[in-house]
Amino acid sequence: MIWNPQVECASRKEIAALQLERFKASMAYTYENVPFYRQRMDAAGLKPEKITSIKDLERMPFTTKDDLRDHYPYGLFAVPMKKIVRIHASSGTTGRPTVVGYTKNDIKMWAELISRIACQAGATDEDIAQIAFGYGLFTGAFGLHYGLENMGVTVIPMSSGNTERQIKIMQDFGSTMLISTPAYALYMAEVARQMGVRPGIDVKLRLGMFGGEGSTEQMRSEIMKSWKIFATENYGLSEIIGPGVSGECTALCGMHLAEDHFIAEIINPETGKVLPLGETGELVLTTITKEGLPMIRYRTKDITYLSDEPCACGRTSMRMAKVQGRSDDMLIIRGVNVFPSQIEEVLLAMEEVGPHYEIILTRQGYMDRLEVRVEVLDAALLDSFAALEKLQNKIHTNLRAMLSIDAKVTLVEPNTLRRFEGKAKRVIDMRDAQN
Ligand code: DLL
Repeated sequence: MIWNPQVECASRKEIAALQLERFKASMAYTYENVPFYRQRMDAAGLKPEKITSIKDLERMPFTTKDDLRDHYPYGLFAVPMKKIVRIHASSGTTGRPTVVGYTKNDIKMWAELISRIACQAGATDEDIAQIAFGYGLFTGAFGLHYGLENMGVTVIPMSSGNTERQIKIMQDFGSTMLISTPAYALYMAEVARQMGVRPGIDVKLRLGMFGGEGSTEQMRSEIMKSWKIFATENYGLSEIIGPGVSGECTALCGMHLAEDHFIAEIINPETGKVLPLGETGELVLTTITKEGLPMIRYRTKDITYLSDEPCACGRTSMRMAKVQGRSDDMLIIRGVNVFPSQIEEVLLAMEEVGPHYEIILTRQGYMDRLEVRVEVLDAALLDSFAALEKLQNKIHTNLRAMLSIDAKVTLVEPNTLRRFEGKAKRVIDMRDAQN
């Protein structure tokens, strides 16, 4: 089923016309309501009433995570707080998260976009969806929740973690859909196996919608095989809306972009130059219907390419290829965005450890593991097991408070970690090598 055929199957010409109309209105709205963008439009000599083409967008500078951080928490909102009905947040490059706000209309629009990607995946109102994304500031769980309800799916708001219980609930409640990060879906399959639960016999799962982090085709086929389900990949980011920006249909040939709400550009991440359709570069997104937090040319840092080739499903929107990586140093660990600078901030704030550390990422089974190795300043500390354990726990707690994930903390003697003459390479990511 196609959720909104009028829009999803519109001709490319109709899509372009709709985008231009909404782009003009959104630029005028943003000029009026966000001083930061008004200044930028004035500096670019771009008067909203003079906009005649989507190409005019290229006259605007990019918006980055830093801009959001500099206006923390609500400085880029376009409406007074009484109009904001929901707040979410994701990691920023330092301790400050990126805060996003939604009006009632934004929440409605978001739910519509999720209904769209759920239909694309093959969901129907007969489905029972187990949401195993973490409920909280992360946009994954609440985003999917409202959109699935919107189309009549029964939602089980499980949240993430507590894996054996997830599997028990899946059996008892007859879940037919699983919503999680791809890595968690694989981990759950492992636990199910250990519990002696037989997919296809003891559980009724038939469909999975995954996202929030990248996954390989190999991971997808492993998920499909181990759970005996069909699986789609879905993409999004909080700054733009959350999940719902794009998602695969059953043809599994790229993620359909919601072009009636977002304008996508691909740029060369080094020069900022816009690249022709089909070339690989960084995805830049502009919202054209958002009320709470409109974004103009937001640099996602995600590397991908776009295609407007017709799709077998009949939808006409541009499709986005799997994200190939990021143009910054953000790590995605078990679906959580982590900047190395956040880890550094925690370590530098502690007087017992020095500035030399390493971040090691591995994958055990399908679960990402984060280890932080750091040199203590005083080697004598390592002689006392009690003192060592106390410090390890303290660092673990502080990292957890900053990142919301658990890290293994290893304390090492002074002068034992690698030193660098050029750029420090503190992140050792062995996850892909282990796949
Ligand atoms: O991860 C939104 C989301 C939730 C999308 C659930 C899909 C499903 P943030 O926490 O703001 O939002 O993180 C956004 O995650 O810029 C990408 O780097 C990465 N990301 C999200 N989905 C994918 C994906 C949500 N399918 C950041 N493939 C983005 C690769 C992804 N990376």
